[in-house]
Amino acid sequence: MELKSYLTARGKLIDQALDRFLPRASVKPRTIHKAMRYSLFAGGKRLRPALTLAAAEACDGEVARALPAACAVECIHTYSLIHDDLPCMDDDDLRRGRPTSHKVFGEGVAVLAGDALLTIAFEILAQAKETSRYKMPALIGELAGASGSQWLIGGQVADLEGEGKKISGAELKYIHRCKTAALLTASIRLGGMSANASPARLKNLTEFGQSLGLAFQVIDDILDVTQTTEKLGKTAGKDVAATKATYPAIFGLERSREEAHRLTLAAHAALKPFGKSGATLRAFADYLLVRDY
Ligand code: GRG
Repeated sequence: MELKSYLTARGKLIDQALDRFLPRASVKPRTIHKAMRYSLFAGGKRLRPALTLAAAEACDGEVARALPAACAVECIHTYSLIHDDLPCMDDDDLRRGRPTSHKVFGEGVAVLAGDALLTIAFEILAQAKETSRYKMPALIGELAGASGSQWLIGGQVADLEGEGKKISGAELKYIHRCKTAALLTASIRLGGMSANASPARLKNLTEFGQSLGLAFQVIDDILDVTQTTEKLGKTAGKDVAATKATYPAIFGLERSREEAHRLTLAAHAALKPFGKSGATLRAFADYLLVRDY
């Protein structure tokens, strides 16, 4: 199946499952449920949950068994975006082309909508079926670890502390590994765990996730610069690259593109043991490299 049709088909399943797992907007107190749903159904690409399902399928698992973990990951991702947009963080007015949560519901409710998505993620994950190798504490530990102070939140802290300072390439890679690669890797590993993957396969998935996660962020940084350059003209784009801590700002565009290629190849190499079963995951790596969104 071509990746775009895979994303469309699996995206529908994910949306339906999220809709089932989330309290209706009519449930009291309505504002919080409206706010949770506003951000969760705002047109995200669903890359992380789709990766959970694809990893499960690569390990001969069933999509239905991987759905709670997939939805839990998307709830964590959405919470992190709501909080990242707050005035005390990035102070963004728009997300996914729509006004950010705090612009619509006010700061207090936006903070709480993020909190509620973070907590419901674990309530949803708790509905996953255990396998002979992976019991509930392992699943909960996987998601909590990736979202916690040493990874997702840790990366955000390092990012905040680096604001306005000239940071090194090593520090930027650390931020990317924490903020982006850790949750992507956990999404993929949770898919493997739902399919009772062998320790060897889980190790392959981990290596795949780490390379894919970094490639994703390097490409995101490249697009940030090139798309801004297109929008504002070459000089303005260069200015953005010079002020923002991004891969191209530190390593230059050419080296950033080479790095994205190298990481994509590393992602492919990690999937070798899967043979044909790894085709969809491989397509993810290729798709991210050539995307223009
Ligand atoms: C507030 C705890 C906390 C963490 C925030 C996720 C994050 C950390 C910040 C958002 C800004 C950023 C550049 C994050 C890197 C990951 C990234 C590129 C997220 C966007 O992911 P997509 O493209 O988004 O999958 P959609 O909208 O498609 O879901």
